[in-house]
Amino acid sequence: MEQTLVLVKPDGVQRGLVGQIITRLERRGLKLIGMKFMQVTRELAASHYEAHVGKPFYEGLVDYITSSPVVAMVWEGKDGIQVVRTTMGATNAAVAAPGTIRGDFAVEIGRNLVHGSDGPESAAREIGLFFASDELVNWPREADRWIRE
Ligand code: IDP
Ligand code: MG
Repeated sequence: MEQTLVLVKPDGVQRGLVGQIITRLERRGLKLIGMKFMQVTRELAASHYEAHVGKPFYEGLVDYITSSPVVAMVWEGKDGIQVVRTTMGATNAAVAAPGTIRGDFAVEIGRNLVHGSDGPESAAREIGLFFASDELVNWPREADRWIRE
């Protein structure tokens, strides 16, 4: 099973889209194993977005993610990283497919509502930044046999 970090970014919280974003991930069949409502500090933002240091949008990105609270979550599932990313849609919301979170609720790259880890290594690193291991819950879900063969 893969675990992945998902953030509802400040625009998602401010716009009242937390519930709809969680609903889409639940409905897809992913399993929630950790969740917190929190303010991202500039220090945490710098660690989380270290791969983007030096890019033209970096300072604006740190301002954005620290501007207001976020909902941080860990979701689990087979191919969970890819399943989350296809549910989120393309980074640039202007071209994200309808039916995706970004394609249905957002219009530009700088206000694209959600974060999802992009690979197993970044997922492990990002989960470690946002959650202590005892904040993740290992629980059996009865519906699993109706979601996967
Ligand atoms: P991802 O969130 O789809 O994985 P990344 O390329 O990892 O996309 O970029 C991280 C975040 O940085 C994006 O979600 C978006 O918020 C922001 N970002 C990326 N490129 C741009 C840009 O060209 N202008 C403004 N913000 C950007
Ligand atoms: Mg990314």
